[in-house]
Formats: sequence, C-alpha cells, structure tokens
Amino acid sequence: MLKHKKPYLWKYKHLEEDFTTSDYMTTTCTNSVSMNIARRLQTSTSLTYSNSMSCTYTITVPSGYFVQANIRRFELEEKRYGACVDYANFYDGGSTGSTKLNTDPYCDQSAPSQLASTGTKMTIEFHSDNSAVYRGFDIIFAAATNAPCSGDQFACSNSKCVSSLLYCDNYNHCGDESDEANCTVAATTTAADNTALIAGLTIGLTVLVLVCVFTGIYIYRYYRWKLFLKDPVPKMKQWKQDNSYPVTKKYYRPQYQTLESEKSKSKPGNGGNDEKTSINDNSETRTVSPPSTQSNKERVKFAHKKRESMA
Ligand SMILES: [Ca+2]
Repeated sequence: MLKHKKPYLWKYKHLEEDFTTSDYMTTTCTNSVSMNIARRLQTSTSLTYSNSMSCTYTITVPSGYFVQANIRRFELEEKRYGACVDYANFYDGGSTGSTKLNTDPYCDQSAPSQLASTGTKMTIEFHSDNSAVYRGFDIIFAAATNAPCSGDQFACSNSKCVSSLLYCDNYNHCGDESDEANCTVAATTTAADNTALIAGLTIGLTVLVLVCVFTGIYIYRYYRWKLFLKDPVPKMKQWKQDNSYPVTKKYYRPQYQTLESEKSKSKPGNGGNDEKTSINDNSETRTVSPPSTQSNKERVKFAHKKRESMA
C-alpha cells in the first residue's frame, strides 16, 4: 500500500478547528454544522446521556464529497418488549424527512461500525425515554470521496479518499482503519520523545545524587567542627619544680625542637648536654626542664644575698 507522508500541521493551522471539533447533543440538541475535513459527535459531555432527549444533528460537506460516519461507540438502552425505547436513526440527507440509511432504529449495541451518505448531507436523530440512561454514541465524521484520490488526500484501502491530515491521528476516518495503519511517523516521534525523557531523567537523577552527596559532606564537616569546639581542653598537669615529665614528639613542632637543641648546645660548660634540656631526636620520649616559677625580682634578691655572704 502506498504510504503517505504526514503533512506539517502548521500549514493547515487555520483548518485545525474543523477536524478536531467535537459536538455534544446534551449541549446543542438540534444542530446543523458544516465540515471541510472531519468532525466528531457525542451524545453527552458526561458519562451518560440524559432522559427524555429528542435531538437531530445535520452535517454538511463541500460539493463533490460525501459524509463518511465511523461509529466508535454505540451503547443505548436495550429493547423493551421487542422495541427500542432509546434509539438513533441515520438519514441520507439534510432532515429526518430524507431517506433512512437504516431499516430499523438502532438501539442497544446494534449500530454498524460505519455508514456513508450518497450526497453532501447526513442527519442523525436521537431519542431517549424517561428511564435508564447509557453511555450513548461517539461518531467520527470525515469528508470523503471515492478513488482515484487527489494529491492532498489519503488513499484508504477501501477505495475511499480522505484528507491527508487525517493520516495517523489516532482516529479511524477511512472506515477500515487503513489511515491508522503503518504509522511510522507517529512511532518515530514516540521513540524520540522517550529517548529525550530518559536522558532528562538520567541527568536530573545524577544532579540530585551529587547535590545530596555534597550536602551530606558539608553537614558532616559542620557538625564535626561543632563537636570539636564543644570538646573541653584537657587540663594540664600541674608543673612541678625539678620534676621532669614525658612529652611525646608530636606535641613539638620541628622548629622548636631545633631551637631547644641549639640553646642547650650554646650554654658554656654544658657541652651541649644539659641533662634537663637534652633532646634525643631518635627517641620518641624526651626530658625537658620545666619553666622556673622564680621571678626576676627574686633572682636579683637572691644574687645580692649571695654576694653579701661571700663578702
Ligand atoms: Ca485518522
């Protein structure tokens, strides 16, 4: 079968309202509309139709076309005592006085899947009694011609022609659903949409995970710093005069270790081995002198007394 390329809809934007319009009998009970490409008729905007409805709907197509009616859903009240109480009739013309397309009224689920007018008009009559309401009907109309089709038409498998705009739009306009078969354009579009969706989700999740990780690290470090500030500094042991104490290497920075070593070496007569300030670099534990608690004033006083005693 010849495949038709899906036309760019923006070219036909001015016609979009025509082939996407839906009419409802509960909104406008008696209605007469014109159609260039396609249209849709439903009994009600709600789940079911109403009681005591008696409506007519006439649809007209341009000259040279006929009305192709494809019935998507038909659910009326079943017969009562062998007769339809809620029913629909289809007429091959512009009024209920035209020739009927059906022999008996359609009720329950007895309507066919498609009907076609011979001329440019079709009229649908709907009647409901005062009890029991059902889902009603949903009909897709298309302005159609018989083959051969023109360049802007889709060639249906049943030798009918409808507008190319109706190809692969998810609605059966031909009557045999051939305009919804081999819809490669729609399939490709869906695949592309899925790929973009998956890529977007992947990037979004990656960013979310990174944000969570860095936030977690920041919170951990913040509370760790808080705990450090709250941790009381251990009290230093009381300095004891003439008493040595162990100091591990890690509490002394290298430059201070060097200064202590040079200070002890520079003392005359010491030979660089002051027993109280000796630092063994190879040892983890060393001995240092505690700071003197004697003030300078006391030292001077002590020196004066010593001189007086020597004199
Ligand atoms: Ca279609």
